[in-house]
Amino acid sequence: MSARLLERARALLIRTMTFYRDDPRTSTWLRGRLERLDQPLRIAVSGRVKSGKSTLINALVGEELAPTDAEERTQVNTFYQYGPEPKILVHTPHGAVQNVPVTTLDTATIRDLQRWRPDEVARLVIEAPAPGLQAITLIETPGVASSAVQETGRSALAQVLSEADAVLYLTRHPHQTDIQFLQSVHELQLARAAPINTIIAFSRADETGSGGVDVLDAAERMAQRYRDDPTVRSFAQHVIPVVGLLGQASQTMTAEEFNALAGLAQLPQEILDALLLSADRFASSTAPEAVPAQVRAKLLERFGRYGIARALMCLRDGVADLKGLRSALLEDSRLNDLQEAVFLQFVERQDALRARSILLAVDVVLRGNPRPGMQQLHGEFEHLLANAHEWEELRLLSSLASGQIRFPRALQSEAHRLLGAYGDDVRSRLGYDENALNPDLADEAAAVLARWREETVNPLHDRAHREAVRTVVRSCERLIATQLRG
Ligand SMILES: Nc1nc2c(ncn2[C@@H]2O[C@H](COP(=O)(O)OP(=O)(O)O)[C@@H](O)[C@H]2O)c(=O)[nH]1
Ligand SMILES: [Mg+2]
Repeated sequence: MSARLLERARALLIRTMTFYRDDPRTSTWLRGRLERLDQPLRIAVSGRVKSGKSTLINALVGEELAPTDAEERTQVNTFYQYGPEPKILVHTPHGAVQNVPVTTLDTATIRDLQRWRPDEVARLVIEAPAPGLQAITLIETPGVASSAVQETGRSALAQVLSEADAVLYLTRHPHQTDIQFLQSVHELQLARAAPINTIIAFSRADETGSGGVDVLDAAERMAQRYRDDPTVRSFAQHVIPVVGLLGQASQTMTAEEFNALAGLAQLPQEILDALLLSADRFASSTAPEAVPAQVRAKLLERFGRYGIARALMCLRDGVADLKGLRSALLEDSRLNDLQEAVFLQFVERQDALRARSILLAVDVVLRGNPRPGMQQLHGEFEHLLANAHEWEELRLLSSLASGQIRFPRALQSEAHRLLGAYGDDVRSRLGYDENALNPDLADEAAAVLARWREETVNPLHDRAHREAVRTVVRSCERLIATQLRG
């Protein structure tokens, strides 16, 4: 389904390129878009300053590449992408590319380069031989400013949209600014037709409320409230709490850090409890001398209070080595959940996301350089967009996956299947495997359609669920239409 969508989008892109072949700037730009189809999917990591973007990027990559705690005025988009050797490329606004000679990637060098103004440096590209970057390229966008949401928001937004196939948006609290930003992304016609590319990460979730060992439960409840909000639901497919700091620390934990934590875990419970009462006490109290204050302060910076509390709990519960502690803390950071969502939502659906990006690019060109004779291209663009049922199916599948839409169990799994989750062809959608002998597909499709039509008037469904039912009904109608044609 989405493969066909991608082929059609690609064909439209090539026709548009041919149509503008006498305009080198436009056709070169479009060619770049075509070449991107052979490169990893691009995911923008966006959100306000200090929402934890750099930390989360490091957690996702599994290495410390991105400088954390950057200054507010950082305006440079930074690309983290796969390369066989460490490499830093500086792109100027005029299209020149400079290679900064490096043998290793250190965050201080990258931080210095990020201090340049956007009229001096348009983009930084950091290439690293990190396995985590083989399927995706991560783009850290400048922080969406709270005060200047109109302008900064808009220019950051323009960047995000032109550079990325999908967006991972970080927010510490469901804030008005964030909603405004996400809504303005959503205002574009295409974004509305295909709202399939946004995941919201509830970042720094360990700082929710009082910050005890169970703080993630509170964060999860908050995320659920956010998921239930119809405005949020209209543009984001997932809302996931995550502790980027702990994700980063668990993956880069050293043997010394492990030993220091293990040393602390051996202290009597009452001393530990007193130590963990506040961050301040933990980092500066003179006792215990076995683990000196400066070591504790460093641990606190790296793991956060939640991370330390969880680590000590694991160690006291019998986790005995570095590897075991790593995986327990990774679990506690919820990075795995986020990674899974990124995989299911973005990597697995990359054909649809890439098709969407191509349509955006064609739209930009047709709008920006109108010329006689382009009606046909425009017609094809509109046609691809209006065939939005494919987008709708993807969107509903995400809502089913994230729990935003929940049917009774039997309907739920049938909806999945009919929407193409287990295979796009008619047989898979109707639930016949290849061993089924001549099933009467037309009959079965008609029966399923009749059942789902009944659901459209089920008074137990709220509006969102009725809409979802209508999408499944349309999928059934299409199955029947395919049978008639076949
Ligand atoms: N407690 C806690 N602190 C975090 C977390 N993620 C980031 N931070 C801290 O927040 C500050 C800003 O993080 P950074 O990743 O640079 O944010 P950015 O400006 O969005 O790139 C740094 O001091 C991080 O250590 C987290 O999950 N938990
Ligand atoms: Mg940053």
